[in-house]
Amino acid sequence: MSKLACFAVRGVIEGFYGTPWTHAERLDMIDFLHRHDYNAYFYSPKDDLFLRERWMESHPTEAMRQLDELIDSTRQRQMQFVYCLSPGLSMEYANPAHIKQLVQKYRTMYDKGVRYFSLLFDDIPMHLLHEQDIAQFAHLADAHVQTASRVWEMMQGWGEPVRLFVCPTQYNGIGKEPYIQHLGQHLSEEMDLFWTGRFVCSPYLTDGDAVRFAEYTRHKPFYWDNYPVNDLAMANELHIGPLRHRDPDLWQHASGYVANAMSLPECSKIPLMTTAAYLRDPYGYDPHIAWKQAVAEVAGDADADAFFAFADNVQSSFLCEVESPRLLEAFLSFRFQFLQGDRNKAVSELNLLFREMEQTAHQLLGGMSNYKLAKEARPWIEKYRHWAKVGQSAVALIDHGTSGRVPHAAFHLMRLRQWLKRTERLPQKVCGQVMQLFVDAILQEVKKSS
Ligand code: LTM
Repeated sequence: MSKLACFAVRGVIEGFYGTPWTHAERLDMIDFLHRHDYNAYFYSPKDDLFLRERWMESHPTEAMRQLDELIDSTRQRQMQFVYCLSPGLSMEYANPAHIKQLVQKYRTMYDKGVRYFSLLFDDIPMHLLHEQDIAQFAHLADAHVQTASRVWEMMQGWGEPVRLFVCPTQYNGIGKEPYIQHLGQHLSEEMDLFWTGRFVCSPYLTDGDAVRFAEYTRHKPFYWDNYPVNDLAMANELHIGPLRHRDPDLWQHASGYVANAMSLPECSKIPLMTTAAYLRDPYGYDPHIAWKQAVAEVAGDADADAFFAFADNVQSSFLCEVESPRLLEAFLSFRFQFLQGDRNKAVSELNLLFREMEQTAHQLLGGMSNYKLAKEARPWIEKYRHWAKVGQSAVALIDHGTSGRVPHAAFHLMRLRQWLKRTERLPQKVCGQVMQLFVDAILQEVKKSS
C-alpha cells in the first residue's frame, strides 16, 4: 500500500480545552509531526481568546510574530498550517460587518501564505442567539450554511486555491440528524466537513458509518478523532495507550483525518506516533507493536522498559477498557498459588513485583533522559508509586495475617490503610480498579483466617 494512497490530509489539531502549548512546544511538535509523516497542524487551542471569545480582534503583536514562525516552520516542511476560527459564541451571522471581520481575519493569514482554513462551530449553543439571526435564518444549520458559504465565496476571490474545513455544532452521531444533514447537504462539496464519529470520543470508527455519513450529508467525513485528548471530564486519564479500533479501509471513505492532542505535548507524542503508524499503513497496523516502538522513541532507550511497565497501567480510555493486564494476570496467578500451591513462593513473587513497581517509579521520577515526558507524566507516576506501596503492605498483611502473626499483621494493616488513604487522595487514574480489587480480596482473606 503506497503512503500516498491513504489519508490525503494527516493532521494533528491543538484543539483541546486547557493550557495551550507554548510556542517552543508547538515548534517542536511541528517538527515531530513532519518526521512522522503528518502533513498538517491545525492551530485551534480552545483557550486562545483571539480564536474564540475575542475572535473579532487581531492577535497581539507577539502572538502574531509567533504565528509567523509556526507558518514558516510548516512551510519549510511542506506541511499545511491550518488556521481555525471559532466565532460562534458571539457572532451575529446576519450582520455583514461580522462576516467582513471574519473574512478579514482569515485574509491576514492568507497574506502570510496560509491556504488551509477552518471555521469551527463546535461547543456553542444549538440555537440562534441574536434577534436578527432568528429573523433571517430558518435555524442554526441554515445560518451556518450561509455563513460558511459566504466566507468560502469571498475566499475564492483571493487568487490561490484554498481549503475550508467546517466543524458543525453537532459533530457526532450518524449524519442523519436534522442539523448536520441540512448543513452537509447545503454546503458546497468543495468544503470539508468535520465529524468525530458516532460519539464525541468514538470507541470505534467504521467504514459502514463513514459510508452512511457521506450518504446523509453528501460529504465524506473529515475525521476529527478525539484521541489522545484528555481534557475536561477526562483530565485524570493519561492517554498514552495506542490508537485502536479504526477500520483499515476508513481512508477510502474519508477526506482526511486529524487527531486532537492532549495539552501534554510530550505525552501526546506516544499515541500520536501510533496514529502515524495507522495512517501510514492502516492494513499492517498493529497497536501493540506501534506502541512499543513509540514508547522506545519518546522515552528513550535507557528508560523505555521502565516507562513501558508504567504505561501498561495507564491505558484506560474510551478506546481501551482493559486496565493493567499484566498486574491482573499476576494477581490471578498469586491467588491460585497462594490457595492451592506454594504460599511462600506466591508471597515472594508478588512482593518482588511490587518492589519492582516501586523501583520503576523511582527510576522514572528520579530523572528520565526525556525530562519533559517525566515532568508531564509525574502525577500519574506518583500514583503508580503509591499503588506499589499499597501492594507491598497488602502482601505483608496477608503473609502475616494468614500465618497467625497477629501483631505483625496489625502493623501492616495500619500501614495498608495509611497508604490507601494517601493513594485515594490522588485523582489520577492508574491501575483502574485492579489494585482496589486486589486489596479488597486480601482484606477478605485475612478476615476469614482471623
Ligand atoms: O470535538 C470537538 C469537535 N470539539 C471539542 C474538543 O475541542 C474537545 O477537546 C473534545 C474533547 O473534550 N470535545 C469536544 O467536544
